[in-house]
Amino acid sequence: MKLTQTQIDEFARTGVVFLPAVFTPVEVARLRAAADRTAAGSGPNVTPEPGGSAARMVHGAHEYDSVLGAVCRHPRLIEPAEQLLGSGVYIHQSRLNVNKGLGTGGFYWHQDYSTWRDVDGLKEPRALMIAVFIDDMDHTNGPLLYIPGSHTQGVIDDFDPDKDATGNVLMRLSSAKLKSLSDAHGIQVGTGGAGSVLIMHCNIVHGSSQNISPNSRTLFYVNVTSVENPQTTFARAPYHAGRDFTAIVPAADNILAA
Ligand SMILES: O=C(O)CCC(=O)C(=O)O
Repeated sequence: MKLTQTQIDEFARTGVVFLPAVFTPVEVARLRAAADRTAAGSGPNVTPEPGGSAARMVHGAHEYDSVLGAVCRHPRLIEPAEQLLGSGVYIHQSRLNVNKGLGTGGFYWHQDYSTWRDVDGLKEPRALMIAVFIDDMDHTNGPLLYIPGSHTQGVIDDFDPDKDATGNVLMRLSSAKLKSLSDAHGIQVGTGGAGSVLIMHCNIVHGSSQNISPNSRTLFYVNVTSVENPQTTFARAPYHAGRDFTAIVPAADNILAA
């Protein structure tokens, strides 16, 4: 699946491109089943919700779940990523944000690239977060929030580092910077139906509120990097930052339908 020039221009301007209905209901059902079995697993790559045992986030599950592995090689994600990054791409990281509702999830404002640069040694911001919607995401279930155009700022070194229980590092944007960015660009809500995809530049400032609705809002992130931009430091576990920097060969388009 190729992006149009209009979509490529939109990405350059806003740092974001939304693709509705990329995956069919049958494909989404397979992703849903994969997300459920992954969230039920345990291991060092599973971050629990604070104060609970339910999974909040699972890193690197594409390495052992064949369906999540398949979506990471899916041409409907990889071809647009190649267009936007101008090269072959590898998986820097996958993460399942489980977010089942009734008080789950919530991520303070940050840029992913600040961690990828400072911790993983990615020299350039030639990387994308690709959020695959496994559920409908609407205004009520803690949707993804982002500041369009914030990628043009580069890395904003106005962050306070924050480490979670598994050692995953997230950078919290300072209040003053958040206010100035939000005044300048506004805050967008990443709503859309299950099967949609939101591609974001790795310097997009984003976050989310807690999901206090009773409705699940699971996202699977396929975070890719240009093959010309390999990881150079290895402070984190491979499930946080992968070790295979070879170009993904896109799978057959029906890989999730079969
Ligand atoms: O899915 C979300 O609510 C945001 C997740 C996020 O920003 C992250 O995992 O770094």
